[in-house]
Amino acid sequence: MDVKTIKLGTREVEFPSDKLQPLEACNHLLGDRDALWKELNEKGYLLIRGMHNREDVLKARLEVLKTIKKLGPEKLDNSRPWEDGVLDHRCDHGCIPSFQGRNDITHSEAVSKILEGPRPFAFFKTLFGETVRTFDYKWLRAVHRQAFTGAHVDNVYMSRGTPNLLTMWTPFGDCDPTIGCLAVSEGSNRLPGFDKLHSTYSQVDVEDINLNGSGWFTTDPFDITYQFGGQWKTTKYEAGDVLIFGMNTVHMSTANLTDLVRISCDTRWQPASEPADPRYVGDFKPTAKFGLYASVGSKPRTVTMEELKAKWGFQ
Ligand SMILES: O=C(O)CCC(=O)C(=O)O
Repeated sequence: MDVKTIKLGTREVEFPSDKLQPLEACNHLLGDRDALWKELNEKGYLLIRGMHNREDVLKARLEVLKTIKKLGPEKLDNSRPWEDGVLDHRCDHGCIPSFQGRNDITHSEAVSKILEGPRPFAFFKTLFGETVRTFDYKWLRAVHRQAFTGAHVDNVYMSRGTPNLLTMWTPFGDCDPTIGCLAVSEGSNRLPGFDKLHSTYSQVDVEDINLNGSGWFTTDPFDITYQFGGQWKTTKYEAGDVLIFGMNTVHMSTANLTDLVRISCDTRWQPASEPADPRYVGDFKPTAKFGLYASVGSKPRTVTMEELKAKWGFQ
């Protein structure tokens, strides 16, 4: 494998290297429920190649690109075929509005064919051993140049239902770490070094405490490694591949160093018989400012992550 210099959050890092190693797929375990849970509990993630039909993912990608094109000029580069998803040089931060919770796009035929298709339903039914449901709210992202997601756990955003909740991250197209891929800190869900993080930060409900900020613990992956341990891992994903992980696995993304828009979506899965976080069930209106939270109101945002970290005794 060629070694490339990429960016994980704010850090330049070589991939693959000891700082950022390749994720390991678990396709050989498919159908073996106990083995899948063992893998998920040990590593904190399941990488499944070809979960979705590749052609269906590429069609969903085109649907999202069509939506971006319809937003008007200065989004996609007019001199290039819109199907390639090349960003206009003027399209910077905020140029493409958030698609999170936009059911009109995420529940369109082409997109829901993969996000709510028979394959993930069958997979999660086997995994949970019962009928499953997925949140109506989908975290669909169109990520511009240089942008990335900082290190966090999902529990801080969606802890008001069952803890038996899993995230499935689906890139809409082939996804090289240079365009922005999900990375996990392997073992962060269970290693003793993360105990203090999980008894403080991971217990927070960012909306409840009126957090002023994104809910990310840090934008620097080595803040995690040096303070708590774990091993950062990512991979080159192909259309159809997915990454699944639980609410306490620390994850982030590599930065988009290309001129292409990175399109991906995180969906959430749980046993149908258990309570779902009510904020993510139903239909949603686009929330221009706080796209992340389905139900956020206009409450003032008072506490910052820096203040919380100081209180907990973290750097
Ligand atoms: O796609 C991203 O940049 C972040 C995704 C994420 O944080 C998640 O799937 O929970």
